[in-house]
Amino acid sequence: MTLDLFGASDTGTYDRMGSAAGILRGFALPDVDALLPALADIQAASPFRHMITPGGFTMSVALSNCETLGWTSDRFGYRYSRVDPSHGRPWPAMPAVFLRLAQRAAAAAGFDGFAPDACLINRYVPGSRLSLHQDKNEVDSSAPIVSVSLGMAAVFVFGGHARTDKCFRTSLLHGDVAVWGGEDRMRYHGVLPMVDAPHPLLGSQRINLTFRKAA
Ligand code: MD3
Ligand code: FE
Repeated sequence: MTLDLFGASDTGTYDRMGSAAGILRGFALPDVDALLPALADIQAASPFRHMITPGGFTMSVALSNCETLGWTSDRFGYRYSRVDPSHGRPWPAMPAVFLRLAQRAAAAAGFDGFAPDACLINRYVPGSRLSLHQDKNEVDSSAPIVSVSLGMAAVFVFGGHARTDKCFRTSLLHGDVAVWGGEDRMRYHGVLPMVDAPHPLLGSQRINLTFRKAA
């Protein structure tokens, strides 16, 4: 695994991160042209916003969601909601190109029949970060999480099952797809503060889609 902030991924390689986790380098590249307009439609219906954490902090990452359940945060906690709290209507449906990509990636990593009911969309700008956390708001942790990276490169940090376990770093580049399942599903992970290295297509931002089975 390489730490390359500016280069492109070695498309077609699988970087193993654990017994049931890995990164399919460049796996989403053939779908980018279809993903971006679908993303623009979602943004029009449910724009990116900065949510407040239960601790009272404003997240530096802006987010939106599509499909039945959307991940939300406010002073009362983290939860999945059927409606976008910014207007009270359902989240936009998941575009077919999103679902097909997530299912193909899950299958390529050994998880057949992945049926996500949630897709969290994170937007990072220079300086945005995601502190070390576990994804534990999903009821059924036997399903994997599939993540698609677009735009600027990020330094992704992942550790073990305790916050204090040793952490490892890898870059997530435009087109990379990570799949986390099985015993790796509850690993601590996060994203270091984003460095401004504008991407040719997306400029000074990074978009990350995480597909989950939340209910
Ligand atoms: C490892 N997002 O939204 S994606 C998140 O790049 C989140 O936006 C990061 O962590 C991002 O919760 C990381 C890769 C990822 C997603 C879920 C995981 C890695 C994971 C769940 C368990 C272990
Ligand atoms: Fe996470």
